[in-house]
Amino acid sequence: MKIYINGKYYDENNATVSVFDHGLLYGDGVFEGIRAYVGRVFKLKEHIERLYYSAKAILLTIPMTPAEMTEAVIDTCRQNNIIDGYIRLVVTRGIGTLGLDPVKCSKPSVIIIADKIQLYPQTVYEEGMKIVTVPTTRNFHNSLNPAIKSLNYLNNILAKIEATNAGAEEAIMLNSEGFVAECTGDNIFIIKNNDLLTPPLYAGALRGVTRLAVIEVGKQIGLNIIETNLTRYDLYNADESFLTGTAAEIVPVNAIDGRIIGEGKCGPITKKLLEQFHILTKQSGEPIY
Ligand code: PXG
Repeated sequence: MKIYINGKYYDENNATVSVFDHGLLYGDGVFEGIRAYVGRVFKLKEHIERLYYSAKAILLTIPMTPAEMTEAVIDTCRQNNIIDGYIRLVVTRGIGTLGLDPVKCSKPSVIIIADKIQLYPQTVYEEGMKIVTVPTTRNFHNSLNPAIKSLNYLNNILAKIEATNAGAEEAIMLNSEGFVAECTGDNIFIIKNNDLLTPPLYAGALRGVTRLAVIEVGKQIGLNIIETNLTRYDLYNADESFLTGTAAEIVPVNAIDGRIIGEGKCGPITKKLLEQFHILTKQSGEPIY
């Protein structure tokens, strides 16, 4: 594997960052997880845009233009002969002193890894996933806004640990008001009658690229899209529920806090959305070659 670091390619064993990089010392940086399907990078523009928004929010100036970043991602895919794959794009604050002041960091580091994708087992897409709400509250927007895809994922990791300890596969995180925010690395949706509902971004959800793609696909198949605050009660009484994320795509949920959702397997509308989503992944994207 060839890994891009600040404009140069390194093989896996030599692809290293300094122990003084504030990405490591403080989780000071931003990232993206992107997918390639059949030789094209899916929703690359949207991911690059979100990366620059995250960077702006933490006052980090990425030392290249979005166009240059786009080209670097495509080139890293070429160097690694990617047809289908997973791309991790990381921008750290760079090397600084042991103090946390980012002003002392000279230059942000840009890292691009293009690897194979670890797919979820097919049974998950048919049977669904069991998920639970967890005690750890999603970051309050005035502390660390969940819209920022930062390198500081401890809030999500604590929630993931709680889900695992409860014997569940994923955690639903509530915000400080008790409304549903999102899962640890995925957005959440429910279906009730002909409505497709998902928490609004201000409830503490990341502006998920898959979330938006699913909203578009949902409109196409005639669903009524509603972004609104959801409580646990709303989840428990949903007809169907699923999670969306770049890695997961659309994963059905079969139980929430022990309440069976719908038939306890992938529901018919979720199945239809997944089919339409798959068409979108195969018919769009930035060509690599
Ligand atoms: N919420 C959070 C907190 C995320 O990190 C999503 C939603 C979904 O967004 P996209 O744009 O991917 O539809 C994410 C992104 C993993 C993993 O290994 C997942 C993400 C990031 C890093 C790792 O599951 N998901």
